[in-house]
Amino acid sequence: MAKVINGMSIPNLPWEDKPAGCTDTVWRYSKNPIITRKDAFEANSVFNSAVVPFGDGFRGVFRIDSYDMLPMLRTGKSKDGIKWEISDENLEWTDRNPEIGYEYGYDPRVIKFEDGKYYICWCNGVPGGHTIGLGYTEDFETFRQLESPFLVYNRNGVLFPRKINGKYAMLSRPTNPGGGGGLGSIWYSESPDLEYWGHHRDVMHPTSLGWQNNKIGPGPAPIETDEGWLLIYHGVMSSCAGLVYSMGAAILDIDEPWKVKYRTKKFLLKPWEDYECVGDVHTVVFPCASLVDADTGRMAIYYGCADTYVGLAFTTVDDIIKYTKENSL
Ligand code: BMA
Repeated sequence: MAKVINGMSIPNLPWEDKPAGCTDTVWRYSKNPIITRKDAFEANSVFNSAVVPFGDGFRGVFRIDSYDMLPMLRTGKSKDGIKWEISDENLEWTDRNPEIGYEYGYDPRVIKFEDGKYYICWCNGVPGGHTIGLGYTEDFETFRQLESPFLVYNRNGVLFPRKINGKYAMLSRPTNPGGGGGLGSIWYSESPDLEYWGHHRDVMHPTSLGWQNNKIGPGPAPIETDEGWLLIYHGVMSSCAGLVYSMGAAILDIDEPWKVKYRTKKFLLKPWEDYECVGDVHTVVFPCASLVDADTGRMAIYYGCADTYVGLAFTTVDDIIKYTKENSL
């Protein structure tokens, strides 16, 4: 059985057994979507959001598109990881340096780092474009923004949960102004101090055919296992009806994570349900967070649905690794 390394026990992990007769590796929560616009003040939509265990419950950073349709970040808390209390106010960075920029923010990832801090990576609206924003909190009360790791244009940044070869390490997806196809590959970068980033390596590219033929982007914080870093990612396909966002997985080398050991040839989750197919943007499943109970290997994946809702899906680390190895490109 694949083992989670440096993981934590989450006895209250949200969980539902695989439905009888289901042969898929990842299955949806029967009460999806777990968060809708009714769960947040003046929200047009709540989606692409990130959660972590905190104290005896969970905390999260949510993407809310409010009535002005500017994407913003808000925090939230939950006892069970399913029912969330989302702040009415947008997240503010204490003593923020205005030169760094923070005009809007979306698609957060939250990473519980080995130093005990919770780092937040998001797509940050800065004058002239968008790039990866980086900040941290220790208590989910005070949030500090750090320097942007990269120049415009970049999206889908996610920090590894520990230093690799003595350096902070991040995956991201450099992109172009419109964000459409063209620049659609996942890159690896490292930093000695979270300020200066370099040693950029390309990790993986869209495929020429199939569900990930247009662009790909890293999802939740990579999970350390004895098989390598387990990375959940999204893959985008161009179809006659527009773009279709699905979910896949890869296993990256533990010491040289820019080297891909395995990568799913088949998707793990594709928009099928009404709440994934109909919304502000049709046909989108967009994973941004996962919770893993190191004792059982059970995994709860939080994903945005049709740019409108948050959904929850389940699997186990062992099953997802097995599937990725057996169905690798
Ligand atoms: C991407 C991002 C995501 C969004 C997706 C589908 O480029 O903007 O926030 O979920 O498109 O619209």
